[in-house]
Amino acid sequence: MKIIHTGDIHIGSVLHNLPSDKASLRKAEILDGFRRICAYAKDNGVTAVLIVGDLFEENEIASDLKKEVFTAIEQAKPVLFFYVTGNHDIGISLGQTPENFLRFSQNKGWASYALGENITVTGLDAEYFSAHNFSALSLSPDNYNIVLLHGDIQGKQGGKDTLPAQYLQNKYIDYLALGHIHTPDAVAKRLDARGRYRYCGCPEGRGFDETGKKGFFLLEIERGALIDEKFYTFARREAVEKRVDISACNGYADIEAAALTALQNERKENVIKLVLCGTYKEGMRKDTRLLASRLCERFFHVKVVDESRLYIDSNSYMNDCTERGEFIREIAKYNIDPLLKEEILEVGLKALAGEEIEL
Ligand SMILES: [Mn+2]
Repeated sequence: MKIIHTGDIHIGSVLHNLPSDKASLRKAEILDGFRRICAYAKDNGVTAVLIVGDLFEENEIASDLKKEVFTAIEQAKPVLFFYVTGNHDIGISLGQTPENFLRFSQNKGWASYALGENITVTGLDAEYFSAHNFSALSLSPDNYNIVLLHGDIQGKQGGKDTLPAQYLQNKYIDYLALGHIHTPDAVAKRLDARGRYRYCGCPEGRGFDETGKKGFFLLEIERGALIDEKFYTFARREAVEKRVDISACNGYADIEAAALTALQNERKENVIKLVLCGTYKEGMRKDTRLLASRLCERFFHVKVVDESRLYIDSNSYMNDCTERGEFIREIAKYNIDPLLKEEILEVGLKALAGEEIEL
């Protein structure tokens, strides 16, 4: 039996790191990513799709988005969709939903469904997390037990998103399908002697805090055992962060060339944060806006962040009688962290030149 583990889709989220036209396209692409998962499930004989919370960005969501989601689910019949809420869509009211969309906590606690072949799917919505409910989990050792939850299993005890592992261990869980952490676990981790747990990550990286490969997991369970598990990189675009050392550059053309070399293997669809680092020589133009604009012609979106520091050779100012020379000689006397020294020199020289200072 084939089962998809996905979650943290965050349909409806606004992408603040992009200009508004690209942000609204990404919003539609995130919804479309879910639609593509539904179609994939139907076309590939998947029995069930597990949605482990944060299907929606908020618990109040526009009705047009909900309608698109439930149309996609309905059209994927006979695939069954199992959904627990997460911290974002906690307490969501969904109105009428298709009959192949199944929920768990109508009775404010756990519920289980039998999928056939002795496979069960059990879940608890985030709004009903309590020591009482966690300790009430009861599963049969004779089944292959899948449990859906949304929270942080390694978090400090007591936080509202915390899943207390001790309540979940030795309960005959075989596969604990988790949501909340947006980085996928390539290899599922051990829960106890019998079971394993895994975060599926989000299917599309939305910001630069969600870099790396994104997608969903396809599990294959036969005769009570997980015989195959694959990660499908399904994301339309990947959020990527690249650092470029510009220390050897002598001007803008060199910086652009270095940036292009660093990005030569990047997909043009990606959303890229390019960080300029290293040092730059006095009087060298970096023109980061021009660089971002040029790179945006080649990639979906590129944000340039300049972390490079001004390089000053204090020795060449030994005999300089200007205010500038005096300042550099004065700072050179201090025995402080070289990075801090560079920062002081950069700010001070800008101040002396009457330039704008960003602190
Ligand atoms: Mn989430």
